[in-house]
Amino acid sequence: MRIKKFIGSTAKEATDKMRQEFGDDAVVLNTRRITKGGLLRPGGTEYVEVTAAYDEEPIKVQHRASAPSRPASLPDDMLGNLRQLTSRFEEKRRTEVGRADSPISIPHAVASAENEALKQELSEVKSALGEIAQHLKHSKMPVLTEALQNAYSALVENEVEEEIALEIVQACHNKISGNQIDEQSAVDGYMLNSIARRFPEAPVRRLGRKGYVVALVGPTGVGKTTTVAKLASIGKLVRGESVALITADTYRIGAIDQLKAFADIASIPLSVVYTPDEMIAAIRKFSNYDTIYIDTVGRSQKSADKIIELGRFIDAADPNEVHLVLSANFSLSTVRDIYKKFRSLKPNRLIVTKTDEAVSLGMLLSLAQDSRLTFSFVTDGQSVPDDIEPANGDKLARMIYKVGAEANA
Ligand SMILES: Nc1nc2c(ncn2[C@@H]2O[C@H](COP(=O)(O)OP(=O)(O)OP(=O)(O)O)[C@@H](O)[C@H]2O)c(=O)[nH]1
Ligand SMILES: [Mg+2]
Repeated sequence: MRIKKFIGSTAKEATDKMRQEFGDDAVVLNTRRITKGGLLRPGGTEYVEVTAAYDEEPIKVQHRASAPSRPASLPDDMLGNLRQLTSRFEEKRRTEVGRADSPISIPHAVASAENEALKQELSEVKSALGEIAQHLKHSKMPVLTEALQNAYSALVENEVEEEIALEIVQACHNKISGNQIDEQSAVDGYMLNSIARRFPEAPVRRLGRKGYVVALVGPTGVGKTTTVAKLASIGKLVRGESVALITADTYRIGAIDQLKAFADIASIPLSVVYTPDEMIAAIRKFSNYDTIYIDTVGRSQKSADKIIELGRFIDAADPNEVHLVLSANFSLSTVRDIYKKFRSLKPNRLIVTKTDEAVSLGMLLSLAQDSRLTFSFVTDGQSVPDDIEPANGDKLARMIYKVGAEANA
């Protein structure tokens, strides 16, 4: 029995290496993403590490009677495999080195070299067991077929958190039937479905009511003003609504001019408000318009008092929808921090901007899980009003789980 880790820049590369050395009977115990740093690579480089076991006598995986081609599920079957591995290890130790209390003498140098080799093997077994224990903690991870392993790697490569990636693969494994589990395209279809269902659906807006108020809030520079302009143009030009604009961003130099220039071109009325009372008055003034869009000042999530001050404007506007605007370029930890700090403004929608610039969008799944909020729009460029689309689970799933040609684009 041998246990070894194979590292590759993709899961495929690592499993190819595994097959080259261990052949087709190898059992994958664990797949995970790792970062290796270095003096010249302070950020580190991402690799995929596959831990595999191999024995001359193939390890028997228990198949379910109802689905013979389906791989067995952890923990029972995987634990069974592990027990086999451990007992073979013990056997080998006994036959090769002799019992510790054996009176038969083995030349000292040979014995210690063999001991060293065994120690090394034991530590590899221990580390593999540790990793598997980690997996078991998170989920009843199935022994993955290649198609499911590829699916898992595609998620992790797109920076989906490992725990969430495992849940999605497990959900896919549970739903998929018979031989489909070996077909990449079938697995991909189920994966997209499982991902899409993790995004809460949008509540339906009641039509025909005047004075519907939509406010955008968020950190500095994420694209709030640009997105307000896109939404207002689409409301007016595409849906034929009457639309009005309010800006509460009187802080940044040029902010008013930015929205005023747009409002003039699009012939949309704009009110600039300096106080919460002026906000109340502006909302009243526009109460006969179908939709009133409010642009607000960008606030760093680090300045709590400024967010409280912004909250007074939002309270005065009493909006139907508060969209928290986040850039797809933010890391998961930044997004979590922003969400925590802007929660006081009671956002009930999320907008993701700059998806055209983002490398990966896996963090959106974590954000959906943490906030339970609906994603309303995604924006993918600077053009008003073209570069915006309504968000929904299917669209977000396709952005996160890129398969086939898309993945290599
Ligand atoms: N690539 C890309 N750029 C965008 C997108 N949305 C907005 N931008 C650009 O991002 C920059 C900032 O946009 P703004 O709309 O001014 O951002 P803001 O959130 O209003 O900024 P503050 O009011 O300063 O907080 C501008 O250069 C926009 O053109 C997008 O979807 N993709
Ligand atoms: Mg702005």
